Amino acid sequence: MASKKVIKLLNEQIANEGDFSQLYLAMAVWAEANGFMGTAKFMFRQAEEERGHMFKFVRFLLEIGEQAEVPAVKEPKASYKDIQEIFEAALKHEQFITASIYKIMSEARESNDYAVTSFLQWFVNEQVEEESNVKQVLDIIRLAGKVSLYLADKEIGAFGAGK
Ligand code: OFO
Repeated sequence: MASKKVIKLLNEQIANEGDFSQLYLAMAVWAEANGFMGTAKFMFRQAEEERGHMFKFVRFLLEIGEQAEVPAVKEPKASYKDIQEIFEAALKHEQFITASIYKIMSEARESNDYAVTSFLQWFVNEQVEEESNVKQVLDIIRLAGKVSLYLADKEIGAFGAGK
């Protein structure tokens, strides 16, 4: 039987995953409205994934015979400067989720709760993948920024050539 503290943390995680799904959804909406269709596609997919994670926590709590609390929907940040800001915010949130999963994991380990630690292991692996995906996108954005400087520099060279 899971401890009260672990049950509380698992329920908080339902809210964390739900909030994150909403945040990704708002990012998707901003991206599509501003013509960044690739980012919108990425974020719509992530919004669904995080909703799936929230459901996993709900299902798990029910399976172990505990109460799953369905949280209120928080309004997410809806406007961004550019896609770099979006992915930087996404990385921060993924890191927050990783930390919250680790917190539940250590609580569960302390109470020798093998059912919860086994359930959470999937999320530990998933977070490694998700943080890495967002970091890779940030690398793409940074490199793209350099490409436009390179193209601008070429233009500047061509501009001076005819004079
Ligand atoms: Fe990537 O956040 Fe869910 O677990």
